[in-house]
Amino acid sequence: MVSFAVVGVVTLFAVNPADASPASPKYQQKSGPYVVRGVDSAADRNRVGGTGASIDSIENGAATVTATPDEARQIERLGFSISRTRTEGFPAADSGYHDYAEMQAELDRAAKAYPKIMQKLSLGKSYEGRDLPLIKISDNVAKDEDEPEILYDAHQHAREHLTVEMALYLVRMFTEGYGKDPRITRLVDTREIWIVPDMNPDGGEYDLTGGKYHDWRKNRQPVGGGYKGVDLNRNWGYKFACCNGSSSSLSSETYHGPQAFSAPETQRLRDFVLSRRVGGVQQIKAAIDFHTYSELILWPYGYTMNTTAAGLGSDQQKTFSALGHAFARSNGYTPEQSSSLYITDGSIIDWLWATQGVWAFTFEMYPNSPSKGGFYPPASVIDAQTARNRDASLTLAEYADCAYRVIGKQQLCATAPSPR
Ligand code: NO5
Ligand code: CA
Ligand code: CA
Ligand code: ZN
Repeated sequence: MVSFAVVGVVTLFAVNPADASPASPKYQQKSGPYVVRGVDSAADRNRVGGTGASIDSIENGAATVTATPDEARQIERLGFSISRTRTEGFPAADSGYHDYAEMQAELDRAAKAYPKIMQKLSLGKSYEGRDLPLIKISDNVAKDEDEPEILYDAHQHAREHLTVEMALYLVRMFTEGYGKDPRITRLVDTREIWIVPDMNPDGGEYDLTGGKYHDWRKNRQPVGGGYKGVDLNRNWGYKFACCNGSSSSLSSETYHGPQAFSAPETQRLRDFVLSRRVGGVQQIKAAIDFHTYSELILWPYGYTMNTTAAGLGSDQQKTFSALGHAFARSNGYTPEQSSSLYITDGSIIDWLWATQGVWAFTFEMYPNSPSKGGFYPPASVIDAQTARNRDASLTLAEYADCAYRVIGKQQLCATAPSPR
Protein backbone atom coordinates (compact mmCIF):
# COMPACT_ATOMS: atom_id res chain seq x y z
CA MET A 1 0.00 0.00 0.00
CA VAL A 2 1.34 3.36 -0.94
CA SER A 3 1.82 5.32 2.19
CA PHE A 4 1.91 9.03 2.73
CA ALA A 5 0.76 8.98 6.23
CA VAL A 6 1.14 11.45 8.97
CA VAL A 7 4.48 11.66 10.64
CA GLY A 8 4.59 12.67 14.13
CA VAL A 9 1.74 14.61 15.49
CA VAL A 10 4.23 16.91 17.09
CA THR A 11 2.44 19.38 19.26
CA LEU A 12 3.17 22.66 17.77
CA PHE A 13 4.40 25.34 19.95
CA ALA A 14 6.00 24.00 23.03
CA VAL A 15 7.75 21.08 21.46
CA ASN A 16 8.92 21.74 17.96
CA PRO A 17 12.00 23.94 17.95
CA ALA A 18 11.45 24.68 14.26
CA ASP A 19 8.41 26.66 15.28
CA ALA A 20 10.15 28.76 17.89
CA SER A 21 11.38 31.11 15.25
CA PRO A 22 12.42 34.48 16.61
CA ALA A 23 11.74 36.14 13.27
CA SER A 24 9.25 38.99 13.20
CA PRO A 25 5.94 38.09 11.63
CA LYS A 26 6.52 39.64 8.24
CA TYR A 27 9.65 37.59 7.71
CA GLN A 28 8.15 34.38 8.90
CA GLN A 29 8.31 31.60 6.40
CA LYS A 30 5.20 29.79 5.41
CA SER A 31 5.67 26.24 6.48
CA GLY A 32 3.73 23.12 6.53
CA PRO A 33 1.98 21.03 6.02
CA TYR A 34 -0.10 21.28 9.14
CA VAL A 35 -3.24 19.29 9.63
CA VAL A 36 -6.14 21.28 11.04
CA ARG A 37 -8.99 19.14 12.29
CA GLY A 38 -12.64 19.98 12.80
CA VAL A 39 -12.91 22.09 9.64
CA ASP A 40 -16.42 20.94 8.86
CA SER A 41 -18.33 23.89 7.44
CA ALA A 42 -17.79 26.75 5.02
CA ALA A 43 -17.65 29.05 8.04
CA ASP A 44 -14.85 26.93 9.52
CA ARG A 45 -12.94 27.09 6.24
CA ASN A 46 -13.30 30.84 6.15
CA ARG A 47 -12.11 31.20 9.72
CA VAL A 48 -9.02 29.12 9.00
CA GLY A 49 -8.40 30.86 5.67
CA GLY A 50 -9.00 34.23 7.32
CA THR A 51 -5.79 33.88 9.31
CA GLY A 52 -3.84 34.11 6.06
CA ALA A 53 -3.01 30.42 6.01
CA SER A 54 -3.62 28.60 2.75
CA ILE A 55 -5.85 25.56 2.72
CA ASP A 56 -4.22 23.07 0.37
CA SER A 57 -6.75 20.26 0.61
CA ILE A 58 -9.60 19.18 2.78
CA GLU A 59 -11.09 15.79 3.49
CA ASN A 60 -13.39 14.59 6.23
CA GLY A 61 -13.01 17.84 8.10
CA ALA A 62 -9.20 17.64 8.11
CA ALA A 63 -7.57 20.51 6.25
CA THR A 64 -3.99 20.38 5.08
CA VAL A 65 -2.72 23.87 5.56
CA THR A 66 0.42 25.88 4.83
CA ALA A 67 0.86 28.59 7.43
CA THR A 68 3.37 30.77 9.19
CA PRO A 69 3.92 29.97 12.86
CA ASP A 70 1.79 33.02 13.74
CA GLU A 71 -1.02 31.87 11.52
CA ALA A 72 -0.80 28.42 13.04
CA ARG A 73 -1.09 29.97 16.52
CA GLN A 74 -4.15 31.94 15.42
CA ILE A 75 -5.77 28.80 14.05
CA GLU A 76 -5.22 27.12 17.38
CA ARG A 77 -6.67 30.12 19.23
CA LEU A 78 -9.78 29.81 17.07
CA GLY A 79 -10.28 26.47 18.76
CA PHE A 80 -9.16 24.10 16.00
CA SER A 81 -6.81 21.24 16.68
CA ILE A 82 -3.68 21.84 14.63
CA SER A 83 -0.66 19.63 14.42
CA ARG A 84 2.56 19.52 12.56
CA THR A 85 2.31 16.40 10.55
CA ARG A 86 4.51 14.75 8.11
CA THR A 87 3.11 11.56 6.82
CA GLU A 88 4.77 8.29 7.43
CA GLY A 89 2.28 5.56 8.17
CA PHE A 90 3.45 2.04 8.73
CA PRO A 91 7.09 1.09 8.31
CA ALA A 92 7.68 -0.03 4.71
CA ALA A 93 7.82 -3.70 5.63
CA ASP A 94 4.32 -3.43 7.09
CA SER A 95 2.78 -1.30 4.37
CA GLY A 96 0.07 -3.92 3.88
CA TYR A 97 -1.54 -2.43 6.99
CA HIS A 98 -3.83 0.59 6.66
CA ASP A 99 -3.00 3.72 8.57
CA TYR A 100 -5.85 6.12 9.35
CA ALA A 101 -5.84 7.93 5.99
CA GLU A 102 -5.61 4.68 4.07
CA MET A 103 -8.45 3.19 6.08
CA GLN A 104 -10.63 6.22 5.38
CA ALA A 105 -9.80 6.01 1.68
CA GLU A 106 -10.73 2.34 1.55
CA LEU A 107 -14.02 2.99 3.35
CA ASP A 108 -14.80 5.87 1.00
CA ARG A 109 -14.10 3.67 -2.01
CA ALA A 110 -16.35 0.90 -0.74
CA ALA A 111 -19.19 3.30 0.09
CA LYS A 112 -18.97 4.69 -3.42
CA ALA A 113 -18.87 1.26 -5.04
CA TYR A 114 -21.81 -0.17 -3.04
CA PRO A 115 -24.18 2.75 -2.40
CA LYS A 116 -27.27 0.51 -2.24
CA ILE A 117 -26.03 -1.53 0.70
CA MET A 118 -23.34 0.54 2.41
CA GLN A 119 -23.24 3.94 4.05
CA LYS A 120 -20.26 5.66 5.59
CA LEU A 121 -21.42 7.67 8.58
CA SER A 122 -19.68 9.07 11.61
CA LEU A 123 -19.79 8.57 15.34
CA GLY A 124 -18.28 12.01 15.83
CA LYS A 125 -14.72 12.98 16.66
CA SER A 126 -11.85 11.58 18.64
CA TYR A 127 -10.04 13.68 21.25
CA GLU A 128 -7.66 15.08 18.62
CA GLY A 129 -10.53 15.72 16.24
CA ARG A 130 -10.27 12.76 13.92
CA ASP A 131 -13.49 11.46 12.54
CA LEU A 132 -14.62 8.12 13.98
CA PRO A 133 -16.14 6.37 10.97
CA LEU A 134 -19.30 4.31 11.30
CA ILE A 135 -20.31 1.91 8.54
CA LYS A 136 -23.81 0.63 7.99
CA ILE A 137 -24.40 -2.34 5.71
CA SER A 138 -27.90 -3.62 4.90
CA ASP A 139 -30.38 -3.84 2.07
CA ASN A 140 -32.34 -0.57 1.79
CA VAL A 141 -29.43 0.88 3.69
CA ALA A 142 -30.85 4.39 3.95
CA LYS A 143 -33.90 3.08 5.84
CA ASP A 144 -34.06 2.03 9.45
CA GLU A 145 -35.78 -1.31 8.99
CA ASP A 146 -37.05 -3.67 11.64
CA GLU A 147 -34.11 -6.07 11.37
CA PRO A 148 -31.79 -7.37 14.09
CA GLU A 149 -28.73 -5.15 14.31
CA ILE A 150 -25.14 -6.27 14.88
CA LEU A 151 -22.12 -4.22 15.95
CA TYR A 152 -18.50 -5.00 15.14
CA ASP A 153 -15.97 -2.56 16.57
CA ALA A 154 -12.19 -2.50 16.40
CA HIS A 155 -9.06 -0.77 17.62
CA GLN A 156 -9.94 0.42 21.12
CA HIS A 157 -6.27 -0.26 21.80
CA ALA A 158 -3.87 1.69 19.62
CA ARG A 159 -1.19 -0.91 18.93
CA GLU A 160 -3.73 -3.58 17.97
CA HIS A 161 -3.59 -2.59 14.30
CA LEU A 162 -4.62 -6.00 12.99
CA THR A 163 -8.15 -5.26 14.26
CA VAL A 164 -8.58 -2.40 11.77
CA GLU A 165 -7.72 -4.90 9.05
CA MET A 166 -10.37 -7.19 10.52
CA ALA A 167 -12.99 -4.45 10.23
CA LEU A 168 -11.93 -3.68 6.66
CA TYR A 169 -12.16 -7.38 5.89
CA LEU A 170 -15.75 -7.42 7.18
CA VAL A 171 -16.62 -4.40 5.04
CA ARG A 172 -15.24 -6.17 1.96
CA MET A 173 -16.82 -9.47 2.87
CA PHE A 174 -20.34 -8.07 3.26
CA THR A 175 -20.17 -5.75 0.23
CA GLU A 176 -18.30 -7.90 -2.29
CA GLY A 177 -20.11 -11.05 -1.16
CA TYR A 178 -23.57 -9.56 -1.55
CA GLY A 179 -25.47 -11.22 -4.40
CA LYS A 180 -22.71 -13.81 -4.77
CA ASP A 181 -22.49 -15.73 -1.52
CA PRO A 182 -25.97 -16.85 -0.35
CA ARG A 183 -25.05 -16.73 3.33
CA ILE A 184 -23.87 -13.14 3.08
CA THR A 185 -26.73 -12.07 0.85
CA ARG A 186 -29.20 -13.43 3.36
CA LEU A 187 -27.57 -11.56 6.24
CA VAL A 188 -27.34 -8.25 4.40
CA ASP A 189 -31.01 -8.64 3.47
CA THR A 190 -32.20 -9.51 6.97
CA ARG A 191 -29.84 -7.65 9.31
CA GLU A 192 -28.51 -4.16 9.86
CA ILE A 193 -24.76 -4.40 10.29
CA TRP A 194 -22.79 -1.66 12.01
CA ILE A 195 -19.00 -1.58 11.79
CA VAL A 196 -16.80 0.82 13.74
CA PRO A 197 -13.37 0.17 12.21
CA ASP A 198 -11.32 2.55 14.35
CA MET A 199 -12.25 3.50 17.89
CA ASN A 200 -8.84 5.00 18.63
CA PRO A 201 -7.39 6.77 15.60
CA ASP A 202 -5.35 9.19 17.74
CA GLY A 203 -3.58 6.38 19.55
CA GLY A 204 -3.22 4.39 16.34
CA GLU A 205 -1.57 7.24 14.45
CA TYR A 206 0.62 8.12 17.42
CA ASP A 207 1.77 4.50 17.51
CA LEU A 208 3.17 4.95 13.98
CA THR A 209 5.05 8.20 14.48
CA GLY A 210 8.74 8.52 13.85
CA GLY A 211 9.06 5.42 11.71
CA LYS A 212 8.85 3.01 14.61
CA TYR A 213 6.17 1.46 16.77
CA HIS A 214 5.54 2.91 20.22
CA ASP A 215 3.70 0.06 21.89
CA TRP A 216 0.92 2.54 22.63
CA ARG A 217 -2.38 1.25 24.02
CA LYS A 218 -4.52 4.12 25.28
CA ASN A 219 -6.07 7.15 23.61
CA ARG A 220 -4.15 10.46 23.47
CA GLN A 221 -6.16 12.60 25.83
CA PRO A 222 -4.14 14.50 28.45
CA VAL A 223 -5.07 13.17 31.87
CA GLY A 224 -3.00 15.43 34.15
CA GLY A 225 0.46 15.20 35.62
CA GLY A 226 1.87 15.52 32.12
CA TYR A 227 0.46 12.11 31.18
CA LYS A 228 -1.64 11.20 28.21
CA GLY A 229 -4.09 8.45 27.64
CA VAL A 230 -7.08 6.61 29.00
CA ASP A 231 -7.51 2.89 28.45
CA LEU A 232 -10.73 2.96 26.45
CA ASN A 233 -11.57 -0.59 27.42
CA ARG A 234 -11.61 0.41 31.11
CA ASN A 235 -13.64 3.60 30.58
CA TRP A 236 -17.12 2.09 30.07
CA GLY A 237 -19.83 2.79 32.59
CA TYR A 238 -20.75 -0.55 34.09
CA LYS A 239 -18.92 -1.46 37.32
CA PHE A 240 -16.43 1.26 36.39
CA ALA A 241 -13.24 0.93 38.42
CA CYS A 242 -15.03 -1.47 40.74
CA CYS A 243 -12.83 -4.44 41.14
CA ASN A 244 -9.10 -3.96 40.68
CA GLY A 245 -9.47 -4.66 36.98
CA SER A 246 -8.06 -1.27 35.99
CA SER A 247 -5.76 1.37 37.44
CA SER A 248 -6.30 4.79 38.96
CA SER A 249 -2.68 5.71 38.26
CA LEU A 250 -2.41 8.28 35.48
CA SER A 251 0.60 6.62 33.91
CA SER A 252 -0.78 3.09 33.95
CA GLU A 253 -1.50 1.18 30.77
CA THR A 254 -4.93 0.39 32.19
CA TYR A 255 -5.72 3.87 33.54
CA HIS A 256 -9.51 3.99 33.61
CA GLY A 257 -9.89 7.77 33.41
CA PRO A 258 -11.31 10.15 36.04
CA GLN A 259 -14.82 8.84 35.52
CA ALA A 260 -16.74 6.51 33.26
CA PHE A 261 -16.98 7.79 29.69
CA SER A 262 -14.40 10.52 30.27
CA ALA A 263 -12.93 9.67 26.86
CA PRO A 264 -14.62 11.24 23.83
CA GLU A 265 -14.18 7.97 21.95
CA THR A 266 -16.16 5.85 24.43
CA GLN A 267 -18.76 8.62 24.73
CA ARG A 268 -19.26 8.59 20.97
CA LEU A 269 -19.81 4.84 20.73
CA ARG A 270 -21.99 4.86 23.87
CA ASP A 271 -24.18 7.60 22.41
CA PHE A 272 -24.52 5.71 19.15
CA VAL A 273 -25.49 2.49 20.92
CA LEU A 274 -28.02 4.36 23.07
CA SER A 275 -29.44 5.92 19.90
CA ARG A 276 -30.24 2.41 18.70
CA ARG A 277 -32.93 2.01 21.37
CA VAL A 278 -36.21 2.27 19.53
CA GLY A 279 -39.37 2.37 21.65
CA GLY A 280 -37.23 1.37 24.61
CA VAL A 281 -35.88 -1.73 22.83
CA GLN A 282 -32.20 -1.95 22.00
CA GLN A 283 -31.94 -2.85 18.31
CA ILE A 284 -28.34 -4.08 18.49
CA LYS A 285 -28.55 -7.68 19.55
CA ALA A 286 -24.99 -8.95 19.25
CA ALA A 287 -21.49 -7.55 19.06
CA ILE A 288 -17.82 -8.37 18.66
CA ASP A 289 -15.15 -6.03 19.99
CA PHE A 290 -11.90 -6.92 18.22
CA HIS A 291 -8.54 -6.89 20.01
CA THR A 292 -5.18 -8.60 19.73
CA TYR A 293 -3.50 -10.79 20.77
CA SER A 294 -3.85 -14.29 22.26
CA GLU A 295 -6.45 -16.03 20.08
CA LEU A 296 -9.27 -15.92 22.59
CA ILE A 297 -13.04 -15.59 22.53
CA LEU A 298 -14.21 -13.82 25.69
CA TRP A 299 -17.66 -13.12 27.08
CA PRO A 300 -19.05 -11.23 30.10
CA TYR A 301 -18.47 -10.62 32.78
CA GLY A 302 -14.93 -9.36 33.01
CA TYR A 303 -15.39 -7.71 36.40
CA THR A 304 -16.12 -10.86 38.38
CA MET A 305 -14.91 -14.45 38.41
CA ASN A 306 -18.47 -15.59 39.12
CA THR A 307 -20.06 -17.22 36.10
CA THR A 308 -23.48 -15.80 36.92
CA ALA A 309 -24.08 -12.40 38.50
CA ALA A 310 -26.56 -9.51 38.41
CA GLY A 311 -28.09 -9.44 34.94
CA LEU A 312 -26.39 -12.67 33.89
CA GLY A 313 -28.49 -15.70 34.68
CA SER A 314 -27.67 -19.31 33.98
CA ASP A 315 -29.47 -19.59 30.61
CA GLN A 316 -27.67 -16.45 29.54
CA GLN A 317 -24.31 -17.74 30.72
CA LYS A 318 -24.94 -20.98 28.83
CA THR A 319 -25.89 -19.02 25.71
CA PHE A 320 -22.68 -17.00 25.85
CA SER A 321 -20.63 -20.11 26.39
CA ALA A 322 -22.37 -22.08 23.61
CA LEU A 323 -21.93 -19.23 21.13
CA GLY A 324 -18.31 -18.83 22.18
CA HIS A 325 -17.66 -22.53 21.66
CA ALA A 326 -19.42 -22.41 18.28
CA PHE A 327 -17.14 -19.56 17.18
CA ALA A 328 -14.11 -21.46 18.44
CA ARG A 329 -14.94 -24.43 16.24
CA SER A 330 -14.32 -22.28 13.19
CA ASN A 331 -11.41 -20.07 14.27
CA GLY A 332 -9.59 -22.33 16.71
CA TYR A 333 -9.41 -19.66 19.42
CA THR A 334 -9.84 -20.53 23.09
CA PRO A 335 -13.34 -19.69 24.38
CA GLU A 336 -13.71 -18.54 28.00
CA GLN A 337 -15.33 -16.00 30.27
CA SER A 338 -13.37 -12.76 30.10
CA SER A 339 -12.36 -12.80 33.77
CA SER A 340 -10.69 -16.21 33.37
CA LEU A 341 -7.95 -14.32 31.55
CA TYR A 342 -7.81 -11.55 34.15
CA ILE A 343 -10.28 -9.24 35.82
CA THR A 344 -11.23 -6.17 33.77
CA ASP A 345 -13.64 -3.50 34.94
CA GLY A 346 -15.21 -0.86 32.74
CA SER A 347 -14.89 -2.98 29.61
CA ILE A 348 -17.16 -2.52 26.63
CA ILE A 349 -18.63 -6.01 26.72
CA ASP A 350 -19.72 -5.74 30.36
CA TRP A 351 -21.47 -2.46 29.55
CA LEU A 352 -23.05 -3.73 26.34
CA TRP A 353 -24.42 -6.79 28.08
CA ALA A 354 -25.38 -5.42 31.49
CA THR A 355 -27.00 -2.18 30.36
CA GLN A 356 -28.17 -2.99 26.81
CA GLY A 357 -28.60 -6.76 26.70
CA VAL A 358 -26.26 -7.07 23.73
CA TRP A 359 -24.67 -10.52 23.33
CA ALA A 360 -21.20 -9.02 23.32
CA PHE A 361 -17.88 -10.81 22.80
CA THR A 362 -14.26 -9.79 22.77
CA PHE A 363 -12.12 -11.52 20.17
CA GLU A 364 -8.40 -11.45 20.82
CA MET A 365 -6.92 -12.12 17.39
CA TYR A 366 -3.63 -13.56 16.15
CA PRO A 367 -1.02 -14.36 17.29
CA ASN A 368 -1.06 -16.62 20.30
CA SER A 369 2.48 -15.86 21.32
CA PRO A 370 4.91 -12.95 21.42
CA SER A 371 7.34 -14.90 19.25
CA LYS A 372 4.90 -14.58 16.32
CA GLY A 373 5.01 -10.82 16.51
CA GLY A 374 2.81 -10.03 19.51
CA PHE A 375 0.99 -6.79 18.74
CA TYR A 376 2.97 -6.33 15.53
CA PRO A 377 2.68 -9.42 13.36
CA PRO A 378 3.93 -9.00 9.78
CA ALA A 379 1.51 -7.78 7.11
CA SER A 380 1.85 -11.15 5.41
CA VAL A 381 -0.55 -12.63 7.99
CA ILE A 382 -3.37 -10.11 7.44
CA ASP A 383 -5.33 -12.05 4.82
CA ALA A 384 -5.32 -15.37 6.61
CA GLN A 385 -5.83 -13.96 10.10
CA THR A 386 -8.82 -11.81 9.15
CA ALA A 387 -10.45 -14.50 6.99
CA ARG A 388 -10.04 -16.80 9.96
CA ASN A 389 -12.88 -14.92 11.66
CA ARG A 390 -15.22 -14.97 8.70
CA ASP A 391 -17.34 -17.87 9.86
CA ALA A 392 -17.54 -16.73 13.48
CA SER A 393 -18.53 -13.20 12.43
CA LEU A 394 -21.28 -14.58 10.21
CA THR A 395 -22.45 -17.01 12.87
CA LEU A 396 -22.83 -14.17 15.37
CA ALA A 397 -24.94 -12.23 12.87
CA GLU A 398 -27.06 -15.31 12.17
CA TYR A 399 -27.88 -15.74 15.86
CA ALA A 400 -28.72 -12.05 16.31
CA ASP A 401 -32.44 -12.76 15.83
CA CYS A 402 -32.47 -15.09 18.86
CA ALA A 403 -29.25 -16.03 20.59
CA TYR A 404 -31.00 -18.45 22.97
CA ARG A 405 -31.56 -20.72 19.96
CA VAL A 406 -27.98 -21.88 20.35
CA ILE A 407 -29.00 -23.69 23.56
CA GLY A 408 -32.35 -24.79 22.15
CA LYS A 409 -34.31 -22.27 24.26
CA GLN A 410 -35.70 -20.05 21.53
CA GLN A 411 -38.94 -19.81 23.52
CA LEU A 412 -37.05 -17.36 25.75
CA CYS A 413 -36.88 -14.93 22.83
CA ALA A 414 -40.66 -14.80 22.65
CA THR A 415 -41.14 -14.19 26.34
CA ALA A 416 -38.17 -11.84 26.74
CA PRO A 417 -37.46 -10.33 23.32
CA SER A 418 -34.80 -8.06 24.70
CA PRO A 419 -33.01 -8.97 27.91
CA ARG A 420 -32.99 -5.29 29.02
C1 NO5 B 1 -8.33 -7.01 26.59
C2 NO5 B 1 -9.34 -8.06 26.97
C3 NO5 B 1 -9.00 -8.87 28.21
C4 NO5 B 1 -10.74 -7.56 27.08
C5 NO5 B 1 -8.21 -5.92 27.66
O1 NO5 B 1 -4.68 -7.47 25.52
S1 NO5 B 1 -5.93 -6.73 25.53
O2 NO5 B 1 -5.81 -5.43 26.12
N1 NO5 B 1 -6.39 -6.58 24.04
N2 NO5 B 1 -7.04 -7.60 26.37
O3 NO5 B 1 -7.41 -6.05 28.59
O4 NO5 B 1 -8.92 -4.93 27.52
CA1 CA C 1 -32.27 -3.51 5.56
CA1 CA D 1 -33.37 -1.14 12.58
ZN1 ZN E 1 -6.95 -4.74 23.35
